[in-house]
Amino acid sequence: MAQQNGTSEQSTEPDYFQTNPKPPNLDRQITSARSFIEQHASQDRRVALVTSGGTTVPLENQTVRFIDNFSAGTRGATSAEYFLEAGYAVIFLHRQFSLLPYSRHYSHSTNCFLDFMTHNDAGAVVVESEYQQQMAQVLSRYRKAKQENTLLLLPFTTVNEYLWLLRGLAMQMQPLGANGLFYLAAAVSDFFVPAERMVEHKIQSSEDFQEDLTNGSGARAPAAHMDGKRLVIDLDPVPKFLKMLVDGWAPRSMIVSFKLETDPSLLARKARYALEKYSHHLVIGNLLNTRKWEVLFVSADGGERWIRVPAGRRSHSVTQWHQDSAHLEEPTIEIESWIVPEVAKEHTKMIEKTLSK
Ligand code: 9Z3
Repeated sequence: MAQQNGTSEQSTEPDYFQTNPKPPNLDRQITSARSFIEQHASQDRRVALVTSGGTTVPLENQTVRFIDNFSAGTRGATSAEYFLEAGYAVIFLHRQFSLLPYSRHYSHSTNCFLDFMTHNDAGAVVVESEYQQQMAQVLSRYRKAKQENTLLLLPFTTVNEYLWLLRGLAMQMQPLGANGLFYLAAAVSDFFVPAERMVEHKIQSSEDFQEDLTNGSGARAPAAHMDGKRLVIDLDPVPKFLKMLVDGWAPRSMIVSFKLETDPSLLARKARYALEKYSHHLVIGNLLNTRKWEVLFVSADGGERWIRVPAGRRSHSVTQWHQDSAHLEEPTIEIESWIVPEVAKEHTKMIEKTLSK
């Protein structure tokens, strides 16, 4: 991505949080997280911060247009349920309106909750008999999480909200020490529009309404502008938040990040590169097309291994289908039910190591 004026404009942490505005509801969200964390710290319960869904990059302050990162929130919402099963308390930092733990079974177009309902003979609305058993299980897990206050839902939309929240939550989680776990499944934009380069109003596509946005004052040019009929967007790199998390905000917690790629030949290399660059504990690599069937664990001890779940009725190995996930049957097992216990096992090892020091 071209750098403004040819200079290296990579924001560092102090710059970023001084020059990009604090979201108006941040304090309220952090206060609710603080009491949640205190409750679970006092019970010596592990707390997982699970991030989920994609971040947006608004092009205008009064936002009409924005750039988005792909993620339905399936990985995060499903993993959160398995962390709760494993005895963790979960802070679910998610893109607003993406999938949520428990309700994910009955939301969005493929699983509309109305398709699970019917009228009984007395005319009352009830759950169809064939779904009763499955729904009863989901309901009791959902109720348990509510009763024990083990699930805190915190929404974000923009990458700026995400970064402020991640930093604020990490600070609150510091007293948990090794009992804290970061499971970073959200798809976070690598590029953004810094506040100082954001225009206030909707960018006008009609040449008859375009303003002259060039400013001679030395301030940086807006990141998005019209050039005749063309919209030109020039984004800054997002600061390396994983580095800040590992080195500064959460130095004693276990940190697991996800690496998303589309080219199978790059995945292992990119996952290993991320692990070596940030020196955290585990990178879980996945490919866009096969993410529900297979993931690659790359860990700090040098180990690399695939976790694969069976692909429906077909007997082909998943890797044969890399280029064409339309051929894959839905997996018979949720891969997160295998990922999360593996992560929890690694977390136990890390806690034991910390205790024996
Ligand atoms: C992932 O790789 C997630 O597994 C998916 C889940 C986004 C693929 P869905 O929500 O998809 O189930 O539809 N998340 C991490 C994506 C990401 O942005 N990673 C950064 C990178 O690849 C590092 S934090 O550079």
